[in-house]
Amino acid sequence: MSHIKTILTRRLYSTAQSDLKTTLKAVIPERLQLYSHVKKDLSSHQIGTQTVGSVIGGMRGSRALLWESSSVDPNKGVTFHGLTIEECQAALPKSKHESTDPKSEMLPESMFWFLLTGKLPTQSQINTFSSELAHKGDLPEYVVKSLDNLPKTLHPMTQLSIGISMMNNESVFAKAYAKGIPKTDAWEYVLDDVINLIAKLPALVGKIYSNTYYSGKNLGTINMDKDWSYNMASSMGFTLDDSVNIKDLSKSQSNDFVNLVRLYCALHGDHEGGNVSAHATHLVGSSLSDPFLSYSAGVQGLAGPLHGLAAQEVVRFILEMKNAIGGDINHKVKIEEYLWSLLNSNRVIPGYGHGVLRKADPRFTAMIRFGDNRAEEFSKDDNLQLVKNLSAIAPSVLTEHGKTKNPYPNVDSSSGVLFYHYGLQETLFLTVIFGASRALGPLSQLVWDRVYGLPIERPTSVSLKKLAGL
Ligand code: CMX
Repeated sequence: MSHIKTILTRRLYSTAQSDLKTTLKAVIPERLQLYSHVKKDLSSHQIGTQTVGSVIGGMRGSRALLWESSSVDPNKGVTFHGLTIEECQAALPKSKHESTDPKSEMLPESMFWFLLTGKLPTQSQINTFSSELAHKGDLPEYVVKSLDNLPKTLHPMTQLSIGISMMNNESVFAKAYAKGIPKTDAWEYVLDDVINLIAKLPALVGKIYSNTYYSGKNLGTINMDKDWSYNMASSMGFTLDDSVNIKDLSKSQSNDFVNLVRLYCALHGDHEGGNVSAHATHLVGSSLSDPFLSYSAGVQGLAGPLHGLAAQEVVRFILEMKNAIGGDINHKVKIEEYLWSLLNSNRVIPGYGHGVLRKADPRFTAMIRFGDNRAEEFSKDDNLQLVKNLSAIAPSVLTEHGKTKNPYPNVDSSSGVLFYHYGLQETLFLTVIFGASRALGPLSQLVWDRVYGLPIERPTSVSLKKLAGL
């Protein structure tokens, strides 16, 4: 007993006079030293089935999740049930109104169907499914009222996450679970919730856009005869038929915008399971939280600047750089100098690098192709041109800098300037479109998690001292 008392007095008690922050500050250097030693000298050591490097390195390289809808090859990028982006573009149904138009893009609901079932839907199946989503697209009144009461300064991603999590009030899974259901039936209730959640995203996105930037004005409606992306564009005021057309777009620009939403959302829907938004959804869902709560956690992960928030950062960065280089978008040396000024002040180049990919992201290439297919429309768009020039210059700068494992453009590098071109210039909002899109993959996997009856996720943690063998 007296021995324990001595240890506590000597090693565990804080200095009597110091406050919390000072006490913490005092112990950080010693702990950092230990951390550096473990990272530098012990990374390859095995601990259980992992290496120490994987435990302290964000679980890089550790295969620890079941995910079937898509996979990511470091050099080839994403495939969806084995199909490349181009193959999906060729095979997945488009809007019934534009099914033979070569410039019309695959629908995100077609992608969702494919991700969920592994089967390509027919045009008629998708016509019916688009209509089901539109018919279920209304927001509950209490969600509208609550969103109306949020401060207009609240980041749109926070509003999205609040809106989604509130709708757990609608969850048929949560209600059925409370009454008691056999585990084998859970997936059907989860699927009902997932469809309802996805259906309500266009109206939710539109409501947040309007509340944040247009004083809550009703910008557009959900049209029962139109697809999910059209309705998202419509509820944000970007279409001509059913909305206020706040951006004064021509008919072809409005069609382009709808197709941009379709392509963007289909492509960004899934990127295997280890990214933060997908993993967070899966993790929270593993405790049998309903799909609304699970996906709101995914949205909160997406809101981080190293993940989805990079979409907003890239547009700001492109605009700032254009300004800083005096509009000389083709001046290689000025661009290089600007990049070095960022790197030398310890900032990242937004839109470059990736946790898994080691080549340019094919989703980046697909978005650039979207612009190239509309060459006349984009002929005077300096921002897109600067993004393209940057993709030829930044990789060599980042390689010379020598830190990032992937010096090539990632998914967020090109999409923002395309939206910006059509008038979606509220950069904070770009990640909300990403948030609507990312629902497709993680929520389809959540249904399968319940089909398999996967258990609650519960890895074990370990202290730095233990890793160091102390
Ligand atoms: N600019 C400057 N430095 C970069 C960099 C970039 N674009 N990308 C990576 N690095 C640095 C890292 O900060 C890290 O430095 P430290 O060793 O000092 O910590 C080093 O290079 C090694 O990082 P990495 O292993 O190559 O990359 P990570 O897997 O750790 O991180 C990512 C990946 C995306 C977070 C990182 O590349 C990054 O911060 N990029 C810029 C932000 C961005 O574009 N995010 C969007 C990602 C796509 C998405 O998920 O939505």
